[in-house]
Amino acid sequence: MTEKSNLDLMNYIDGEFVPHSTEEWLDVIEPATGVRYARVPLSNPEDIDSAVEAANLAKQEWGALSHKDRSVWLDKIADGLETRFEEMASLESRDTGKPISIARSVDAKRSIANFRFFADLLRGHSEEKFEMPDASNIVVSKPVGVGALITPWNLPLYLLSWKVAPAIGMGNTVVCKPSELTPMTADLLMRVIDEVGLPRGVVNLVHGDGPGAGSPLVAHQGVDLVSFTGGTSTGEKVAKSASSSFKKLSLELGGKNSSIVFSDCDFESTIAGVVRAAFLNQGQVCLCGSRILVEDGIYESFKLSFVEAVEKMRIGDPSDEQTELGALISKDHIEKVMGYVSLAKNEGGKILTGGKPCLPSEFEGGYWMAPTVIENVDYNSRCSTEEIFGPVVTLHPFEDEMEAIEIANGTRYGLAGSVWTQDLEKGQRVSRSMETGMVWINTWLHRDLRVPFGGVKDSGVGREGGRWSMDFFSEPMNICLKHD
Ligand code: TXE
Repeated sequence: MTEKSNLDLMNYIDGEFVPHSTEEWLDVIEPATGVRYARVPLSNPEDIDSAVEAANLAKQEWGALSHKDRSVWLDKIADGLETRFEEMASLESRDTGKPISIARSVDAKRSIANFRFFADLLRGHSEEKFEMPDASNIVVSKPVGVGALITPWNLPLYLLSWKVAPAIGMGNTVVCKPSELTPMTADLLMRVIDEVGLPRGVVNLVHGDGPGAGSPLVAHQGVDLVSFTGGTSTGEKVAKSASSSFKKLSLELGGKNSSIVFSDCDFESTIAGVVRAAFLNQGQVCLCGSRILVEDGIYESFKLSFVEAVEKMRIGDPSDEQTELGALISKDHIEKVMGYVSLAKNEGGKILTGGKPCLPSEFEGGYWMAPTVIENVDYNSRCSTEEIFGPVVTLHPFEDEMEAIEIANGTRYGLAGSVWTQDLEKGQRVSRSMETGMVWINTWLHRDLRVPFGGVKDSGVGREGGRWSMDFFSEPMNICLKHD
């Protein structure tokens, strides 16, 4: 039992911040130092019941509003987040260990954009019509009901806002369950929602871990829809639990993505692009390019330049504007990631760079790992086919296009990838042969919010983004009107 900390979060249910029903808490640890700086409720099924009940009570009135009326609320939330931009970024940086520059340019910016984007999409929404000679068909988008939104620790508010905005925009009410490792910006979102006066019960939030809160939420009879982002193994549990009552389900899971580098690439920009794809957010993004496939002809020169660029990356204090690499999320996670580096050695791998960075003493308790590059492991080895989700990449030479595609498709995942070549015909041809949901050519993580996001195989089920989110968070109803 830890003593009361100066920052004890609360659940947000039915328009109020309320204590959870147990005396149990989880420590919130600052990854850069390993020091506890807050506490988060370890909620239980009773808290989930209250939140689902509040969402159910609110869904009738909220669902009856027009898309346009609801878009006004999304803009109000975006305005509220905008006024708290710096607080949002510094909280996210402290909570996740990521550099403040990334917390601003990726997490905070995109969290606001998510609400703005869906507000616009809602305003542009019109009912589809299909005319027959003697009848008119009108397709009405109706809310699904109560949604469970479960999110991970790598991009906490970026991913939570990406679910909340379309979910409530399409008329649903929601219960959010953020990761217990990174609850701070979810709490900030509730403070903004409270301040703008969103009708009570539309958005609820219950803090806690999987067994105590996530699992009861997915299984709850009062929940009609589940949108989950997280690990593949947890996604499997969620799918099993949600299937018993035919809940609508979206799963955005793990990835093991290839960056395919051809000899005819623009060498300098490819080095920079593949380094960013490999190590953004310390490699803790499901889209990261952790398998780097390089055409034989430039393998050696690419390897040297790549390692040189990696070793120049600035790792250290997340609050320093110049920092490019921060800490990993937790002790457990860094041990898992370091375990893969040991495994790589056992699989014949050669560590070209990486290991324990030397940092100022105030960070000695943190979860720090230098970006690590490994070669000489087979492209079928465990460390080059399993999701490591840290600053660890493997290099693999390939002979030709066919072999590159075979290697890239040789994992249980199918989320994303990138292709680097100045022959754009070849770039498209290779992309179309990849078993993923997304491919970037000569870039990475270049995002248009209108496009579909998601993967195949063990990377998940369904798509998020743009109209794919609008469709997921609604039930189409067709009304056929016979005219005389
Ligand atoms: O995800 P989890 P974590 C991968 C990455 C990482 C692994 C685990 O490999 O190492 O997933 O990360 C809640 N029913 N990705 O621990 O465990 C949990 O409380 C319902 C890829 O973050 O999947 C948290 O809120 N909910 C991923 C959320 O699920 C449950 C990003 C995610 O937790 C639950 C992050 C249960 N039984 C990790 N158990 C991506 N695709 O971006 C846990 N939760």
